[in-house]
Amino acid sequence: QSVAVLGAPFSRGQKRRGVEHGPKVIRDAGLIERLSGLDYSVHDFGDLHFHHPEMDEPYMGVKFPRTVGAANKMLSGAVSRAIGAGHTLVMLGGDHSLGIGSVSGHAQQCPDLCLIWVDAHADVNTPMTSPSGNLHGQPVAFMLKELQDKMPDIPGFSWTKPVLSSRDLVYIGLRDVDPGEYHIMKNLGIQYFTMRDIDRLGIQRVMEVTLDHLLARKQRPIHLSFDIDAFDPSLAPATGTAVNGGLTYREGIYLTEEIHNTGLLSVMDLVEVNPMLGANHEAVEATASLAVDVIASSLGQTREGAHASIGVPP
Ligand code: DIR
Ligand code: MN
Ligand code: MN
Ligand code: MN
Repeated sequence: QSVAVLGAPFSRGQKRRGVEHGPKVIRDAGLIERLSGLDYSVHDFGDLHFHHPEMDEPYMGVKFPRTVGAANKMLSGAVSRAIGAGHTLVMLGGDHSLGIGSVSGHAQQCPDLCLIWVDAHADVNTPMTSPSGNLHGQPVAFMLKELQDKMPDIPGFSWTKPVLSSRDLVYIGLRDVDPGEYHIMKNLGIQYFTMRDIDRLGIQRVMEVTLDHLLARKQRPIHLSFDIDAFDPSLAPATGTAVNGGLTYREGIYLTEEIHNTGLLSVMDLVEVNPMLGANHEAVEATASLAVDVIASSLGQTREGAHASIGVPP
């Protein structure tokens, strides 16, 4: 089993500088060592090198469309090659607009993938519904087949095509959903679990229903797109759009343990860690260290101790 790690130092999907340093602080928090300590051979593919055109005027209110489109096209190719080579991939963002390229590259190799989007936000605004024009609030809209008649031709995105149906997606952790997004989720019948649902049902039942919804008909590769702002800001302060009342540490770890236990995780994104937004060094390190914990747990680190591959002592 081999894991590839790919950094995507990119921030033009939103307006706060600093999230492009996410890959560096997550690596500095010991990611590669932690994954090597599980039973993987770890291939660090380094960071992508993005080009930023000088002129990139907004289009229908959408900010930096060509920059975001080109970065995602590059990411999509890199993800597709890594999956084609047989790796499980961890993509380190960067902002969540990178979900477009990551899911699209994954789908090139695994057209039957399903998507678990763990986030305080639904990220399903279209350019028409977006209150901000920021593309990190819109990636899911590019993926959904059911929304394509609502998507204008945005410069930089001619290479994209929708790869998901609304029944192939589950949200977990929502607590800041825009009116247009709520309308889309309801209209398309998307399965979602808000923080209120987690309060009512418990994370165990939420994961049971999530995995049943996506996998009951057939086993298929899982794409986990994890926005660090799904966690409570007390745990993950160094992020651009923190919202109170998020996942506890134990809910986040249980969620990722359950995904690992399916044996179907194929690509994981860990996005929106912004080291320029922590109040101090400790806040940044806590956020990066939480990101490493969540990635390790998704890839099989357990709370019950020795992993099977360590072997049985004589
Ligand atoms: C808001 C904020 N829904 C928007 N979105 C995100 O700008 O579309 N914040 N993703 O992280
Ligand atoms: Mn997000
Ligand atoms: Mn978010
Ligand atoms: Mn395992």
